[in-house]
Amino acid sequence: MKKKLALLLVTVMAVSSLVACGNTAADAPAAAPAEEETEAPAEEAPAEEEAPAEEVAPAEDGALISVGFAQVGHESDWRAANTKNYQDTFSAENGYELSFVDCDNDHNVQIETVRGFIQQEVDYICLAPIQSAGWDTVLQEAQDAGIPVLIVDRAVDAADTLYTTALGCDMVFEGEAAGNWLAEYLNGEDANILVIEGSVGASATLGRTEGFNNIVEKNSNWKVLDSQSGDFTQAGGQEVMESFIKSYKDFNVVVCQNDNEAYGAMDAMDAAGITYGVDGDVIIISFDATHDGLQYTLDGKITCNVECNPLQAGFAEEVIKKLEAGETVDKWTLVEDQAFVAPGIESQYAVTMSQEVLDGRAY
Ligand code: GZL
Ligand code: ZN
Repeated sequence: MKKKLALLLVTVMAVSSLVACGNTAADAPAAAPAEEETEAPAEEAPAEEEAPAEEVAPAEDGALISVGFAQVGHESDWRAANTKNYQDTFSAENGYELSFVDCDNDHNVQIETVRGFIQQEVDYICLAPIQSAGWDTVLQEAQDAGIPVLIVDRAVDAADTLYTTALGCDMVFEGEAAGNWLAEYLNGEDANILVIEGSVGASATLGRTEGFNNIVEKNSNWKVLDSQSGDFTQAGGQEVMESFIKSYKDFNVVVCQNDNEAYGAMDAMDAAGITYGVDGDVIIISFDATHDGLQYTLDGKITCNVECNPLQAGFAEEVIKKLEAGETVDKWTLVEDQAFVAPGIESQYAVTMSQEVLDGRAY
């Protein structure tokens, strides 16, 4: 904010005879926390002539670099690990002033949160988009305000000229990894598959669904019986699984697009007396490979778990450090991931779980 303010005031003072001056950070509304009603910031009334500001030191000189982070929400264990990683990385002792907003899975709140960061004149915006669509306008506003935007975790359906860089996992790869492992594991057996999808319109949902279906198409004796959104939550997973159990009797595979949905699905199957896992009737495939998800995989309850590493803040910080140094940055940074399978299963597509593997995990 300091660096941006210096630039803005110098510019404004240069032309202040022509136009009313812009905001100073002091009177820009801070981004409201997600739980409060977020009003679109009122158009700033043209201010009087700004008094010359005191000299503002550049960021290099120890001033904090301000980062606005519009986070998806708090829907899953993965999200909690991702949030903690950003808060630990963009700390004051590391030289940052982090404005963190939990957008509670609400796209409109997230749009207004980004607008709030623009008003606040942060130095950088990190955006983990709840949904891929609907970002062009506000990304253009950020660009017009000269604020670099990093698209993190999930993707936006917008021209890449509208943001500085994007980073995250390859969700299509993750879906294909799950499908390739299933084909290897079934070894020609039929599959009647139920899918509990993630949040509607999220790139994680779209990518995993596309990737898995790429493999379904190659297996003529596989059938996806149904596919419903569990919104990446445990409650959602349980609710969808309960409705599936009412409608379908002959399924032998349940694909949950994150661990929390898998926990809900297991609760529903337990209640219905349906067995799952390496010794059960139903194969559960999950995504995220969080600690608890891998514990269930180690226990043989989840048969395959495809990782999507939530510890991504370091990649975002690397980009910001390069931008601060005036260097160019790549348009895309891939966060690598891998698949894990229950003990006793050997696979060319996945690591076999053991206590040692679980103990070696960072989240
Ligand atoms: C994946 C991330 C997804 C996780 C879910 O990168 O966007 O969102 O898979 C989380 O757990 O809700
Ligand atoms: Zn909430």
